[in-house]
Amino acid sequence: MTEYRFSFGPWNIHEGADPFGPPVRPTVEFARKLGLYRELGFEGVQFHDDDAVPDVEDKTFDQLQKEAAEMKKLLDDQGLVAEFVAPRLWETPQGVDGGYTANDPAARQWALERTKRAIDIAHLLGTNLMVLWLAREGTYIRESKNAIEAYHLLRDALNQLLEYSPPIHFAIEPKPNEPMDQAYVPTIGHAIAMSYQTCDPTRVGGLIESAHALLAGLDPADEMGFALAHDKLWSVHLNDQNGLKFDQDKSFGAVNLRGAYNQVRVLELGGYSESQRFVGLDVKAMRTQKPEVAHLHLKNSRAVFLMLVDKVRSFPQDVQQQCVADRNYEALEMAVLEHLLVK
Ligand code: 3MF
Ligand code: MG
Repeated sequence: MTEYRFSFGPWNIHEGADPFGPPVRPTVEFARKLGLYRELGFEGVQFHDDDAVPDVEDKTFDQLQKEAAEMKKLLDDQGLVAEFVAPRLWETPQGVDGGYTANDPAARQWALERTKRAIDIAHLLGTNLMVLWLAREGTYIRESKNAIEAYHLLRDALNQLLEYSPPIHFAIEPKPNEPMDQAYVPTIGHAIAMSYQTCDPTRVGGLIESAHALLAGLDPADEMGFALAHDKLWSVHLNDQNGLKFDQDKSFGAVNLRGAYNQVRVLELGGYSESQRFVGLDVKAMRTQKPEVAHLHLKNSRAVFLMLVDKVRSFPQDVQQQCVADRNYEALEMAVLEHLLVK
């Protein structure tokens, strides 16, 4: 039986600041975070470009190479691998109005150059996967941009980046809103449609985050099913979300256990573990959590995932088939609930 591989990003161990209050926990050094991965059962590290090379835009190419090589060595020493690199385009003043879809051509150029640097870092860290969370590619007011042009600009940017690096693969992480009022690629359907418009659709796929799908009013498991049907589910950010509010990044299964079960079920049906792609957990510790236990949300999310793998695998197939044959979905529903509730 193939094992799942788990990953998270350094931002998933954080200081607890929210828009209404400052940090409540001390910063954990990056090296200390790396030390926690194996202990918690994780082997994949998700990077933003500047997690790997701080102040990435101020560095010469030689410095970038040197620092990325040092980071690669840190990973090797801990038996870890880089899952992906993501360009952090949303924190720099040039990206205030978006990157690839900014109205200012200079900002668009900046976004492309920064992404190329992030691609260089990905290669130096030993991964061909780049995640594009299109944070500010959208609008606060519809009248500020032309949506048709914006989608063409996105396609053109992807094409230039695909040409820049023949091995790189892009996984677009859709999110419908936050920080923008409306984002241009709100669902995996949009991401995959974008993929087919590029010069190399085989190198553009998706990453699905449970909370982002829920914020779009969609079912994360079916979003994953859509991507799997297109062979384009290249990573996941599992977590949970209590209704349509800010992106909460709650521990996996913490709100809707059955929804979590169905996400695991579709990954099992799609043979995700055999693909050796990572199960990423994009979860946040509660602000109330004391520093010494501010990593439990990661451990717990992984444990819930594995418990749900057992639940999926032990669900009686004959019952499922009989209920479907009889079109007795009430019986099927009860069988699922009993299976989830009974130890
Ligand atoms: C935003 C996110 C981000 C992305 C990450 C990788 C902080 O809602 O989910 O996590 O996943 O930046 O691109
Ligand atoms: Mg995410």
